[in-house]
Amino acid sequence: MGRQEGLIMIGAQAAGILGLTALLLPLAVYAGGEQVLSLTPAVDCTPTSSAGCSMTQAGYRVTLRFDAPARSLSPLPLTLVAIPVPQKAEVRFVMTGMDMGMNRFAFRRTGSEWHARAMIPACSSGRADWIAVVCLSYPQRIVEMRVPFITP
Ligand SMILES: [Cu+2]
Repeated sequence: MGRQEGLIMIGAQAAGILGLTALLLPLAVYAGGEQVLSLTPAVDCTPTSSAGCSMTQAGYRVTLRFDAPARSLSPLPLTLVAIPVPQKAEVRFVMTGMDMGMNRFAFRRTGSEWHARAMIPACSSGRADWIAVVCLSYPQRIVEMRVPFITP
């Protein structure tokens, strides 16, 4: 094998290993001892109300509030309060039984509140039944809160 051929082979192997790592990574994170705890809000929980949607469960108290009408493809400012304080907070918008694509918005902490400027994707089927999935990162634990809402 010539020198150049050898280098190409090493390159291909490296690419293979990187590809495999990328595939295994989400599993590795969950296998690495991180638990996912799902909080379920009350049926009448309304993130569009002035108080937002609050829930207290398993020692966590989380409030999510929409600070503007929830319309697809419009900027949507969000306020989050989470106790205990997470290391990181994100939100994404999903639908049951339909892949709504990759969308994820990070919250930034300002004192006791967290703020994000999100955007609800457009639904190609014209459905309006969304779920805001708030993801809070704690050491060794991910806390997820799924908040259903309807776009007008
Ligand atoms: Cu949809």
